[in-house]
Amino acid sequence: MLGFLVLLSSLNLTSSKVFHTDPKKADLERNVMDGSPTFPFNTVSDCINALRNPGDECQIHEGTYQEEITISGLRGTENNPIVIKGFGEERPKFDGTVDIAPVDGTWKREGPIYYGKISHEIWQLFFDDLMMTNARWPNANWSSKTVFDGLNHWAKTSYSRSKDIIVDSGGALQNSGLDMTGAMAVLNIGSWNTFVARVLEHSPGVNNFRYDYKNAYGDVRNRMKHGRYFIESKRELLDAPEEWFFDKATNTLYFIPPAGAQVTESTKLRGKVQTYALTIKDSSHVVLKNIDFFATTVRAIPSFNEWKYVDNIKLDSLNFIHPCASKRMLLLDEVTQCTKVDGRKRMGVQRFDSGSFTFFNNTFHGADGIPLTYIAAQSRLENNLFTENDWTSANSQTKDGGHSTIEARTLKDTVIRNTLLYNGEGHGIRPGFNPNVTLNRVEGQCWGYQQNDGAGIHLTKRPQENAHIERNWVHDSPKYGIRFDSSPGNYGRLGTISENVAFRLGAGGVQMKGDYHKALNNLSFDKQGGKARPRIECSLCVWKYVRGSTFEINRYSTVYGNVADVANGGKIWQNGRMVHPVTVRPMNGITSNNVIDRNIKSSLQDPDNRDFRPLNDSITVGPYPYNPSSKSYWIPGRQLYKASSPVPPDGATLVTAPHRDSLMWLNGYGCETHDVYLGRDHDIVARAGRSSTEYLGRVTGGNVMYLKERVVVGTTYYWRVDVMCHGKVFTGDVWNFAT
Ligand SMILES: *[C@@H]1O[C@H](CO)[C@@H](O)[C@H](O)[C@H]1NC(C)=O
Ligand SMILES: *[C@@H]1O[C@H](CO)[C@@H](O)[C@H](O)[C@H]1NC(C)=O
Ligand SMILES: *[C@@H]1O[C@H](CO)[C@@H](O)[C@H](O)[C@H]1NC(C)=O
Ligand SMILES: *[C@@H]1O[C@H](CO)[C@@H](O)[C@H](O)[C@H]1NC(C)=O
Ligand SMILES: CC(=O)N[C@H]1CO[C@H](CO)[C@@H](O)[C@@H]1O
Repeated sequence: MLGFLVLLSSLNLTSSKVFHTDPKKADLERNVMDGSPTFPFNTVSDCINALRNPGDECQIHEGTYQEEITISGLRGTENNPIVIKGFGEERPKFDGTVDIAPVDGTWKREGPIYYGKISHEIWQLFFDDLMMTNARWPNANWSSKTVFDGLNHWAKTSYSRSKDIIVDSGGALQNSGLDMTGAMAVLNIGSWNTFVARVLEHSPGVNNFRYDYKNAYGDVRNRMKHGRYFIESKRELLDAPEEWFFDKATNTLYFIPPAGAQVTESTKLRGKVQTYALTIKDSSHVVLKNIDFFATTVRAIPSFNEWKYVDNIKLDSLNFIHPCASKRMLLLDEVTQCTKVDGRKRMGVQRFDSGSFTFFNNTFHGADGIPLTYIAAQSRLENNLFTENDWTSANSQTKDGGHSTIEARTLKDTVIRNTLLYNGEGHGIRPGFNPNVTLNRVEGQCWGYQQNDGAGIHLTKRPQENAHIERNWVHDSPKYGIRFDSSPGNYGRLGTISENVAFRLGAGGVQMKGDYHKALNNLSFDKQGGKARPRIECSLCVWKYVRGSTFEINRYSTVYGNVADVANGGKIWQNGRMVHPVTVRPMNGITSNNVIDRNIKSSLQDPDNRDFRPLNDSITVGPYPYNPSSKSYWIPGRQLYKASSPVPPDGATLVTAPHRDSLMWLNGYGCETHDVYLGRDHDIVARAGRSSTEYLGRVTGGNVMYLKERVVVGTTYYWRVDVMCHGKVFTGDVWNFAT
C-alpha cells in the first residue's frame, strides 16, 4: 500500500509539464505547435489551454500580447501550483490598447486640434506612451500630475438648496463661458465619497448646473459647502495640450498633442479597448508571475450562479501600468473596474469568509480608480508598490463608508512592507479584519486634497479589533497619518498602534477613537511641509470626546512610551459648540512615559532627513531605542533587488553634519551583506571598487555603516551601497546628500 502511494505521487511529479508561448518562433505555416521549446505556441491562450495537472507551467516569452483570456478549471496543489509566467527573466506584456489611425488615412486639423473618424470605441488614449487627459475644465493634465491637485485644478462647490444642483463657489463656472450640458462631472460632494454624474442642464454664463442625481447619493446637501468638482469629456472642453475627446456618436477622435510634440509618421497613438486581459474563474493554486500589463489587467472572480469559485491565487512580481481607466469618455458613470481578486462563495458585501490570496512584489501605477481590491478569508499583501493611482476618488455610486488605494475585505489581513507613493484617494491602506499592518511606507496620500477626509492608514470599527499597526512611516500628506475612526456610539476597541513614525501630516499624526486601544512607542511630529504643529492640534490625538459628543472614549486605552511634538485629548466643547478661545484637554486613557515636547526634533539625530534615532539616552522610549552602536535601523517599505531608501535621502540638502555619524539604507530583498562607498565625486564613487579609498567596508547582518570621520559642513557627498547576494553583486545607485 505504501509503495503504491509513493508510486502515485512520483507519477504526479513527472506528469507535470512546461509549455511555451513564443510567437517569434511559432511555426504557423506547418502548424506543428505543441508548446515544446522547439514548437512553441503562438498564443498565450493555447498555452493556458494546455495546462492540466498540478505543477504544469505556461512560460510566455518576451513579446506584446493582445489577447483576452478566460482561465477556468485550473487546479494546482499547495506544493505544486499551476504557474503562468514570463520565461526565464523575460517579461511578456499584455497590452489592452490598439493602434489608432484615422479611417481616412490622415488626421484633419483645425488650429491645434487633430481629428478624424477611427474604427474603435476607445476610453483611454496614449500618445507615444504618455497618457492623454480627458478634455476637462478646470484644466489639468497627467504629465504634470495636476490631475491630482484638487486644491488648484478642481472647482469648488457652494451650498445648494437642491440635491441635483451644483453651485460653483466663486464665479469660475460662470466666467468659463462654457456650456457643460452633456459633459461628465466628477463630484466630491459626499466628504469621503466622490461620484460621477452626467451634467443634464447648464447654460454658458450661469454659475450652477443640474446633474443626474441618483437618489442613491443620500443626503449630500450639507457637504456641498466643502465640495470640489471638475467637468470633462465634452468636445467644447478640448483646449489644452495633452487633452483628447472621443465622440462615440460619430466615432470621431479629437486630440491636441502634448506641448512640444509633433504628429508625425512615427507617432504612436494607442487607444484602450480592453478591461481585462486575464479573467480567472473556477481555479485554485494558480500563480501568475513576471508579467507586465499595460492598459489592461487581471481579475479572479466567482460565478455565484454556477457555484464556482477561486482560491489560492498568487500574483507575483506583476507590473501594472495604467491598468484601468474609467469610461467617462463614453459618458458612463460606472465605477472603474480594476485589478480584483474575489474569493467569495456567496453573494453579499459582508460574506468574505473564503479564499486565501497572496500579492507579492507587484507594482501598480497610474490606475484611474482603485488599483487593487481583494475579498478573502485570508490575504497577504507583501512588498508591493503603488504609485500615482486614482485621480478622481470616484469609487462608489452610492453614499457608503469610503474607499482606499488598497481595498481589502478579509477576515485576516496581513499587509507587510508595501510602499504607497502619491496616490489620490483620501485613504491609503484600509485593512480588513484582524489586520497586521507592518513596515509599510505611505507617502503623499491624497497630496492634492482631491477629496475631503482621509488618512494614510485608516481603520473603521471592526478592523480595529486585534489590529497591529506597527513600524510604519506615514508622511507628507494633508491627511491624518494613522487613524482609528468610527462614529459616536459605534466605537472600535482593542487595537494596537506601536512604533510608527507619523510626520509632516496636515490633519494630525496618530488619532485614536474608541477604547481599550494601545498606542505604544510611536513618534509623531510636524505639519505638512515641516511646519511646527500648533498646540491646539495634535500629532498624537487620544481624544476623550469626539467633538460635542458626551460619550467618553479611550478611558481604558493605554498610551505608553510615545514621543511627539504635540499630544492632547481633543478640543473642548460645551453645549454643542467648541469653546473659544480654543483649548485642548490632556490625552485621555492610562498614560505613562510619553515624551511630549514641542521641540522634540532637536532631541533626534536628523528627523527632517528620516533619521529618527534619539541623540542620547535622555529619551528611552519611542520607535528607535537609543543605541549608539546598533547595527540596524528599521526602514519600512518595499525592498528591491538592490539597496534602496537611503538615510539621509538621496538629494537631501540640509543634512545636519554634527549628527551624521552613519549611513543607513534598506537592504536588498533577502540579502544580508552590503559594501559601502563614500566620496565627494559622483563618478569616482560610481566606479569605486573594494581597493578604492572610497570603500568604507562591508556590513553583514545589518544596515548601518558608522563613519570613522565626521562629515564636513557645506559639502556634497556621494555614496553607494552594493548588495552581495545569492553569489551575485547588485551595484547600487549613486546617492548624494549635502550638509
Ligand atoms: C500640462 O503639462 C504641460 C507639460 O506637458 C505643462 O507645461 C502644463 O503647464 C500642464 N498644464 C496644466 C494645466 O497643468
Ligand atoms: C520584484 O519584481 C521586480 C520586477 O518588477 C524584480 O526585478 C525583482 O527581482 C522582484 N523581487 C523579488 C524578491 O522577487
Ligand atoms: C505581522 O506579520 C509579520 C510578517 O509576517 C510577522 O513577523 C509579525 O510577527 C506579525 N505580527 C503580528 C502581531 O502578528
Ligand atoms: C541629550 O540631548 C539633549 C537634547 O535632546 C541635551 O539637551 C542634553 O544635554 C543631552 N544630554 C547629554 C547627557 O548629552
Ligand atoms: C525603547 C522602547 O520603549 N522600546 C519599545 C518599543 O516598542 C516595543 C513594542 O511596543 C517594545 O517592546 C519596546 O520595548
